[in-house]
Amino acid sequence: MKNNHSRLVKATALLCAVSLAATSLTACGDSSSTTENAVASPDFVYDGTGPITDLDGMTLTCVAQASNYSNVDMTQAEIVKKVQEGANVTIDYTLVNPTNYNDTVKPMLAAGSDLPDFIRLPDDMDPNQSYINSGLFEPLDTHFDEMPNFSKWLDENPSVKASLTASDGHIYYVCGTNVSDTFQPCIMYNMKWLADAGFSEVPSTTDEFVELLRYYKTHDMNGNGDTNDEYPMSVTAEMLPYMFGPAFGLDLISGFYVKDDGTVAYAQAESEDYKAYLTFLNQLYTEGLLDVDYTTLTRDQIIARFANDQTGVTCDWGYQMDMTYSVQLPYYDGTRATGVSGAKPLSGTHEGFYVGRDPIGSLWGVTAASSNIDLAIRFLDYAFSEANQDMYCWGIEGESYVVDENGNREFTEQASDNTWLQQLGINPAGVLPARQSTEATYALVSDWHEEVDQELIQYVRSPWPFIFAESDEAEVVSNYLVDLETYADEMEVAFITGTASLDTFDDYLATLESMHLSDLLEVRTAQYERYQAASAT
Ligand SMILES: [Ca+2]
Repeated sequence: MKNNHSRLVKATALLCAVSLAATSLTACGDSSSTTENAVASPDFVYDGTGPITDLDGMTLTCVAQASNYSNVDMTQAEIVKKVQEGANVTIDYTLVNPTNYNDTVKPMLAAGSDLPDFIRLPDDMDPNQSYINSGLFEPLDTHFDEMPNFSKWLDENPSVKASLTASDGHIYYVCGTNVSDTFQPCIMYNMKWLADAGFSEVPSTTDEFVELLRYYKTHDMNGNGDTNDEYPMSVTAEMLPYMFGPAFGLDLISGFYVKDDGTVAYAQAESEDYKAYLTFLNQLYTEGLLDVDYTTLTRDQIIARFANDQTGVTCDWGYQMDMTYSVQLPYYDGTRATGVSGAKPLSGTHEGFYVGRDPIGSLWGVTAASSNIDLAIRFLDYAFSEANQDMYCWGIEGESYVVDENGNREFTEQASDNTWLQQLGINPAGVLPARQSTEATYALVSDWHEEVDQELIQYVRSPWPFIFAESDEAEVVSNYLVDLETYADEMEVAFITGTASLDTFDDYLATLESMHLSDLLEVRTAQYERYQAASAT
């Protein structure tokens, strides 16, 4: 109770600070009226490039997220300033630290008064349309003639457009995005061990994979004379479902997922496929091929094992293969053959795949009570433009990157100073609707890493999409989902480690049913049908 109280006081104090700032910024306007200020001269046309207005001295207020780096002030970052110069508008930012963001912004939106002209939503992104239903945000699609960049991009990305479509058919938010098919989680092999074990290629099937692990377990792979200090496989509990779920046809990451036959299912309730998955992992556990304490194994421990040349396989986000793991190996010489390389997924009872990430990373809304709706809409659109996205990824020519005679770009020596690069405002996803770029990230990793990453794209499947919930759907989810998932996760560990026998699997399925699995499936199915209908328009 004491903790809850002090957290509440802290959040309230922050909220007051933010509200005061927002109030003082709008004090020159009449806060009780929603009269729209002139956005530009009558004959001025915004065409998607800057400026967005020919009137000088225009200002917008915005609540957004501060940098994760405490020594970076995004309001002073050159990239962020350049967007405002290009737009001919000044943004008065009120920035909130990432760790406090939800606790500060949610009460502000719940109060619904003294809001800025535009705002970065809390990280859970209005899943139940509460803010939309409260009328807090302007429907942007009614202004798409003023949003040439964003509306064109949505047309080119129909799945994101379907996700952003509210159940009333309107689109209320601009999004920032994450990469969704590159640098995704994949199986990674110690390539020297693989060759030393006599494998000319990576395993294709779960059977070949187990054969490899058994070899590692019984051989002195690191040549120190001890055949017992090798960990055949080192993988965190979080990554296990990425690694083995698809071999059994399961997307355990999404939980609720779309099966090959087009029906919506809950992966941990699949009577045959999930039982086969558990049986497989129980076998690995029993043979000592999966860590006894796999539920608590950390990435740092896995890094240490590679540094000591003690492990042969892991699974992690794709960008870790080169920078995090390969450089640990004592014999890594910059080549794939001596590194820790990602590889194709394993097939088992089903053909393998990898589960990608949903592209939507952040949402931005224009408040309906703003007296600068049109200007805020244009600014978000301009901030979303390709030219600005390019600057978010690469920074500024001659400072953070150079272009060679063939037109290829590379980061400068100075850009390798991460503090400097962050202070320049690279990837300003907290303060602007930025889209992550694969191209700029490839400039940071080795050539073999880029080649492997490109090769893996073909295996990546989209996860369960972001879909807004209607209020009755939200109620069912809020009543039952957490308990169901908690029980399923507890039982998963019990089945894998053998504390629960797989002979009781049918009892487990019956318990899930008693915990309202059918009601949840009904909600998820309705949501998916809505998403598909929005995709088709
Ligand atoms: Ca050894």
